[in-house]
Amino acid sequence: MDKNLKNDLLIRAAMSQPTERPPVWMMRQAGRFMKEYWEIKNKYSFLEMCKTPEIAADVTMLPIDLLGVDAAILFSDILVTAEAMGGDLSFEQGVGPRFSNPIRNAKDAEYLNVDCLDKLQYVADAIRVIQQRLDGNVPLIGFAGAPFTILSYLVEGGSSKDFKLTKTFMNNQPELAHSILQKIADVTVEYLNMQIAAGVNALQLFDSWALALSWNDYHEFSHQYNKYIISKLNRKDVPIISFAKGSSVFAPVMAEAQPDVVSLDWNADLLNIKKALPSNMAVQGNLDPFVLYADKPVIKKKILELFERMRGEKGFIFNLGHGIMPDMPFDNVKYAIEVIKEFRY
Ligand code: 1CP
Repeated sequence: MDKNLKNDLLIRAAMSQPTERPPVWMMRQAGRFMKEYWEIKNKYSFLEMCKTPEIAADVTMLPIDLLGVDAAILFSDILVTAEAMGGDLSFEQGVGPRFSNPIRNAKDAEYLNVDCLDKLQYVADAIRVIQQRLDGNVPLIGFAGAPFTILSYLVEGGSSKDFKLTKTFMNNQPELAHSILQKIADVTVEYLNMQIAAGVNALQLFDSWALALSWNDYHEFSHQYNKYIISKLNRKDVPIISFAKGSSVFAPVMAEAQPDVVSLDWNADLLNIKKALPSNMAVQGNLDPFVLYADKPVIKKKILELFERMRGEKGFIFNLGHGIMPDMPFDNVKYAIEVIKEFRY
C-alpha cells in the first residue's frame, strides 16, 4: 500500500482491510453534470481534453475539489485504446462515440495495429500531472475498457441498444472476433501497465456491455480476455476493480479472473453477492443512480439502507451501479457524498 497517501480508504477497502466508513467515488464523476465541466468543454473537443494533460488534469480534479470524493478517476475514455489501434474515433455532441471505419469483416480489421502504445503516451503524461496536483491527498484510479465492450463499439461503429451487429459478427465470424479480442487484450495489458508505471494507485476494467452476452458467450468472448489481462498486470500494490453492468449473474465468473474488487450494478443484493465471492474479494457498488434524482431524505434513506446491509463487512467501496447522468442535480450528488462521509461503521 502506498504510504504516501493521506486518504487511503479506497485502497484499504479494495484490499479488504478495515475502514472507518465506506470510501466513495462515482463513475462519471468528472463530467457533464457540473457547470465547471462545461466551462472547459465549451472551449475544446472531448478528445482534445483527453489528449492535453493539463486539461485532463483540470477535469480530473473537479470532483476532488467540488465534491470531496475519496478517489480521483483519470479523465479519459475507454475508447482511446481502439483509437490508438487505428479506429477513426469522434465524439458527437448528444450522439456519443462514433467510429467512421467500423469492422464487419477480415478486410475491415486489417488496419488494427497492436504496436500503438506510443500513441497513448498522453495518458501517462496526464497521470503524472494529476499526481502532482493530487499531492497524495487521495488515490488516482486509472482504467481501460474490457475487450468485448471495446469490440462492440468497433463493430457497431458507435453505441448500440441491442448489439445486433456485434453478436452477429461473433456468431458468424468467431475466429475473426477472437483474433481482434486478443489484439485488444494485448494492447490493454501494455496500456494498463503503462498507467501503473506512470503512478496510478488503482485500476478499473470497464466491461459495461457484458450484460448483452449469454452465459456461454460471456465465458468465450469476454471473461477469458479479462482474466488474461488481469493475470498480466504488474499489480504490486495496485488493486484491480472489475466492473460489469447488469451482470450480477456473472459475479462468480468475474471473481475467477482474480480482481481485488468486483463492481456491480443495482440488480443485485450486494451482501449476498459478497458472501458468494472468495472471502478476500471486495465489492463496489451499487446504488441505483436514479436515486440521485429523488428528494434528499430519500437519497439519505437509500444510502443508509445499503450501508446497514453492508455493516461489518470489510471490503466495501460505495459507488453507483453505473454512472452519474448528465442532468443529475449537482446539489443532490454533493449531498449524497456528505451523507456517506458522515457515516461511521
Ligand atoms: O468516470 C469519469 O468521470 C472518468 C471519465 C470517463 C470514463 C471512466 C469517461 C468520460 N468515460 C469513461 C468510460 C466509458 N466511456 C465507458 C465505461 C463506463 C460506462 O459504462 O459508462 C463507456 C461505455 C464509454 C463510452 C462513451 N464515452 C460513451 C457512450 C456510452 C454509451 O451509451 O454507449 C460516451 C457518450 C462517451 C463520451 C464521454 N466519456 C467521458 C465523458 C465525460 C464523455 C462525454 C463527452 C462530452 O462531454 O461530450
